[in-house]
Amino acid sequence: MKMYFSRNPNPRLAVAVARYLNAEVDFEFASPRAPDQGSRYLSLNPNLLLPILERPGKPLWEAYAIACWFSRDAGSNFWRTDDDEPEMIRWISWGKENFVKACDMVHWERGTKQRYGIGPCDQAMVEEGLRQFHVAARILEAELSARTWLVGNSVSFADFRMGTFLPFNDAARLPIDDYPSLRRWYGQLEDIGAWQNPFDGLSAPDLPPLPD
Ligand SMILES: N[C@@H](CCC(=O)N[C@@H](CS)C(=O)NCC(=O)O)C(=O)O
Repeated sequence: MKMYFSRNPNPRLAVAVARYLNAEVDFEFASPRAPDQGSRYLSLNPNLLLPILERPGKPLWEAYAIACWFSRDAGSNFWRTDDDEPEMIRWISWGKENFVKACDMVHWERGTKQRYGIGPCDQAMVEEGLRQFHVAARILEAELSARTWLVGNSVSFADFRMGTFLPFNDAARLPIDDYPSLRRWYGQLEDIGAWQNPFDGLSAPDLPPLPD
């Protein structure tokens, strides 16, 4: 089995899940949208995006699906399959439309666009992203002030997913320190080796640097 990845947020998430669960998988850096690479990856993922898991049968794409697969394969409850499953689904669904989306908006302008020379930072989009970030962060802050992790008493895919863009906060500069419980929760994620250093020992070029 092989997972194609890059150091960008969604593949980073999938690599972190695989390593957290000690999945038996090889990792290969890929760049499916690079000129002349498309034909190699089109049959693996018609979106030409990462992560992609090449496995017996059909390849799997989308970070959620890959995380679910690794968790099932490991016989783990990291992807909840017990009575907490609805709560986990609630957080990943809400996160995609709210907290993660807001982080993504700001990171896209301040991070990805700048690294890859896609265009100038759109300040109106940053402001809208920050507005949405504060709305969502207030909801998470209230939740996390009363609990250690988002679901039950241990880390789950909901926590990894909610944190997808926070390792890139050197670029996005989201004000997570304004929210003490959110900051404490993210510190717990940072204490997990697979989360903090998912690419340890893997061969992959660094992301292009942010311009000064
Ligand atoms: N919904 C997809 C999004 C995948 C995605 O947007 N991947 C981006 C990185 S965040 C990508 O492949 N970019 C090209 C690259 O990293 O080479 C998922 O969750 O897997």
